[in-house]
Amino acid sequence: MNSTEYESISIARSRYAGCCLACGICKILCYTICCRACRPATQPKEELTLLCLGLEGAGKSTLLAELAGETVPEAEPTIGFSIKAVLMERVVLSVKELGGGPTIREYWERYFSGHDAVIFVIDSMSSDEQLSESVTCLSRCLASSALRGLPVLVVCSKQDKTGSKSVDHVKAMVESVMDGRKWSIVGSSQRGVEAVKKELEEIANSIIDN
Ligand SMILES: Nc1nc2c(ncn2[C@@H]2O[C@H](COP(=O)(O)OP(=O)(O)OP(=O)(O)O)[C@@H](O)[C@H]2O)c(=O)[nH]1
Ligand SMILES: [Mg+2]
Repeated sequence: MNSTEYESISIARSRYAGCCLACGICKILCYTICCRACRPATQPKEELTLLCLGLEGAGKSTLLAELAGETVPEAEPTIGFSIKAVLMERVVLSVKELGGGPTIREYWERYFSGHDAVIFVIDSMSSDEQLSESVTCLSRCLASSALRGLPVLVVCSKQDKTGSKSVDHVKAMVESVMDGRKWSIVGSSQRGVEAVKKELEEIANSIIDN
């Protein structure tokens, strides 16, 4: 082998080594980019637990199904309790509905502890007598030490129905039982739960930020 041949083999070898190095760097880059792309973009959401109360037929299951983006269930009373996950921007709400029948209500208090906020649903189609029963029920619940100081969202359901009581009418009846806690009231209707969702978002954010 003469010196010219030896020189050209050396050049070819160093070019080959350079190519291998570039390939290696490319592979590492591709791997890093793929790993980053496959990793979840956000951290797992925080979870808050809420209690959903209200007399039988008030509209709790319907509201929670709408909030959870599920098909609204056939009208069936909730036996015992049911739990729904509602996805918010920063948090997942795990909402426990307690069936509102008079027999189940006697046992409600056993399930009160360990919650961050309360949703109380009132049927806006209630007569004045039924409305008073709802307010008495709400007042008893709020007197429980397990719910002391928790924020309350009152939802006036069935606002889509003709003859429903206005949110202001219900508000005038419930404000006296709120004992200085943070509370708010909104209306809802079948396929119209945006105001409830917005209010829940605010409640959740204030719990997380404090
Ligand atoms: N038009 C209308 N009907 C509603 C609304 N919310 C609930 N309903 C109806 O009211 C009835 C009772 O609703 P539910 O959601 O089962 O009531 P609930 O509070 O879960 O009742 P319990 O589980 O027995 O305590 C059902 O026939 C629903 O379709 C609403 O906003 N608008
Ligand atoms: Mg129900």
